[in-house]
Amino acid sequence: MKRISLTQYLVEEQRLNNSIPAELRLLIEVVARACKTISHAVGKGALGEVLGSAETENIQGEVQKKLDILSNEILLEANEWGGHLAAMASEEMESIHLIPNRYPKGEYMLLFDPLDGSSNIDVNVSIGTIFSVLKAPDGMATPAEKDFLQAGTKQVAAGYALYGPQTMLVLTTGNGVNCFTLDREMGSWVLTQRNMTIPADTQEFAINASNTRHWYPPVTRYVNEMLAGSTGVRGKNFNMRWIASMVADVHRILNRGGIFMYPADAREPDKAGKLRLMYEANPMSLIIEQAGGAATNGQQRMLDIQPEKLHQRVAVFLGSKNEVERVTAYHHEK
Ligand code: P6P
Repeated sequence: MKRISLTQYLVEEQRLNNSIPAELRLLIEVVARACKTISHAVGKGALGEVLGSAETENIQGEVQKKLDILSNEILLEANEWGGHLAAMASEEMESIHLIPNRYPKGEYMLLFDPLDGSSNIDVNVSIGTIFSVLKAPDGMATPAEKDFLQAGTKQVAAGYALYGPQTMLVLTTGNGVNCFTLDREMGSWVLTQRNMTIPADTQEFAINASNTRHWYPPVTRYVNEMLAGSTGVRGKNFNMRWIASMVADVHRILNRGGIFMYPADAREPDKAGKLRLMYEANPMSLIIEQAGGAATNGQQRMLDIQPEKLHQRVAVFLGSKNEVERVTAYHHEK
């Protein structure tokens, strides 16, 4: 494949599909540049004095790592001056972040989990940044949380950066999914995978099996059938992977199929699940659907869910279409 840069891809995409106006292109390039900066900080590890806990907690009551806070600041500072955003929202901040008055405002709203997989930071396992782009509602004066509460189908772009052996950026603007690899010598994002597609079937599932005794019956049935392998109703053997870093698990599934599950369970009956709808499940679900996969909360299509709270949690089943449909069907059976 001819190697082209992210910039060239975005310009060509605009010419072909008229789906990336200049402001959105600027937004994507600014986020991509911020992810380069985060990758550099993550890559330094202990040498950059950035590992360990920040001795603070985020809105979720989770202890923040120094890199969580640094990554959040990098994304805020990179995006507030460009004039392309009306506001931002982050897993690391309780309320939305308005663009300072000294800067012009734009028509987009950016949501992100600045560094997902924090528990893996200090043990050198892949982590990532997840982002979602919405349009500001027409006639919006001062942005408020309610302006962010749009269903996942309203996203105009979504993507993630994966800080692993390579640093990669996976992006969709509604016309398929493309992957860019960071050329560290040139400091540029290079298109390395076009139109990624997920096989409809798989022999690999991802779930934290330590929660088995807490699962509700549809999940227990679905996983047990896979564990029965060729001797059971599925008639084939399955493999299991759980990196405990959503970006890394989703990237594997995007490349070779699989199903990622973080269900609600009996540990906290009032909690819909662990992962957040607005800046984890929705962007990942758009990417998965754009690659031919499926994503639900066990009951309905993820992207159709009408959000009620900025930081609301949701159960997640996403990946190979036939498997997501099967486990969702089990949830619908009485
Ligand atoms: P558990 C990371 O903390 C995260 O938010 C996702 O990236 C990951 O899939 C999940 O939580 C891991 O959760 O309960 O297995 O540690």
